[in-house]
Amino acid sequence: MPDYFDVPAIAYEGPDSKNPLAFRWYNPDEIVEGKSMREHLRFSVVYWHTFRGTGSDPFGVGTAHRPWDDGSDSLDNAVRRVHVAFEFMEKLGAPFYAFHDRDVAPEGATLAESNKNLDAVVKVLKEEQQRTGIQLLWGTQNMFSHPRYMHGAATTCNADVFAYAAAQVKKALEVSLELGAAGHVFWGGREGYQNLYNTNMKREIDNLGRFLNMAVDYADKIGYKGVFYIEPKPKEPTKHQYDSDAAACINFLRAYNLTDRFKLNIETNHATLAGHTMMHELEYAGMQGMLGSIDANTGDMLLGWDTDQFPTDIYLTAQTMLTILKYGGLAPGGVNFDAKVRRESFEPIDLFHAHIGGMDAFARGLKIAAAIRADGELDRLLQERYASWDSGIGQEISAGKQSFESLEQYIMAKGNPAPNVSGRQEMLENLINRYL
Ligand code: XLS
Ligand code: NI
Ligand code: NI
Repeated sequence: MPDYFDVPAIAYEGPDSKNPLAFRWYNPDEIVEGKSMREHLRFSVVYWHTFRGTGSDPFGVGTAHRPWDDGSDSLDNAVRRVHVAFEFMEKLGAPFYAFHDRDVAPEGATLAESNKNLDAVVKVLKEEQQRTGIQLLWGTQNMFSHPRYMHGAATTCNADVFAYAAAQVKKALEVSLELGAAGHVFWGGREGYQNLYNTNMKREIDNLGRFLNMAVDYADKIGYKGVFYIEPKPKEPTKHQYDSDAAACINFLRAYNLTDRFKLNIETNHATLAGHTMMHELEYAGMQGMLGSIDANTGDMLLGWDTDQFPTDIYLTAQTMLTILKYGGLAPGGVNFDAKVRRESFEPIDLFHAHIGGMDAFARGLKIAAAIRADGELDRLLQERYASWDSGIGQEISAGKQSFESLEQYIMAKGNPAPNVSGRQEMLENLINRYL
């Protein structure tokens, strides 16, 4: 097998290294809170951006220079790409990857032909997984690029398209089973609407619930045991996506009896598009027991869409890891770089720089979060803020022993509530800065 990248395996060299092709923070065997960084972070490379991204944007064609890719939609080209991908991931030291069915194999003229192409590539993926030990973090299906899905897949107005989508997911689940995927994602790219005048929202959302229940039934039938994830995103490409944020997704999953089988895959840039922070989305999913995995990237405050940039902001990764540690980690999920190099970063080596930066930023975030937790000061101050709930009237309210009548009596007798204490936001912000 030829070497497609003229790069040695990326090694950990420590914070003082000036080598741009080395890790300065990600030290896979280093133990943090009793687990190795490798086990905490479970890094994953995405096939779609990293091996299929061309650098095109709405204003111009692709710029990416990929010498191994002949630009054709042939099976040969697809198989060669698999070898490129595994060489890249091996050299990077990423233990996981993720793909959509149509990222890895060409779409045929019929579903039968597409399935045949997929089988041919899956065979090579499996061989490469066995050769390298790299595993599939999650599989998924692309039900948003082809024109047939213009009105949606599970939420389309066209029942035949729903049937096509069901058949496509059936096959994708078989592939996830075959490759031992730890999870399977449902990101509803076109499951939403552009205009309510032509939309029967109730029918569409009921159909989505039915569709996902069929997916669960089929997974049970074939013995696929991976976690199912919904990936919230509020818009793009639709004006409104039904899975708009963590809270909306969890409500939907409860309404359609899907909470046993599903968790959430939270993406940073989707959180910010929804008007939330990543920390908010993680906290909301975590407190509901629904935090599954993350798509690690970042948006740009000055650009409105899902720019999918690599995360390098230490505040972001520290907040993310603080919340993830609080809820016991991500496994069997992971930190999946759903991120792409900029259109101007068109050389293959930029793929390494991008991932190294993201992995280092997360390793640093992990260490910062662990230091904050080891110190305990933040936690102590938070507990103190809610101390009124740990005894007396607060404890009784929490235990369900009080009513409006009894509380009226209590406060009438007391006269005035206990005085408030400062929220100390600035002091806490300063405290966090101590660890950075
Ligand atoms: C798009 C999504 C997509 C999912 C997988 O915005 O992030 O890439 O992660 O379908
Ligand atoms: Ni994503
Ligand atoms: Ni996205």
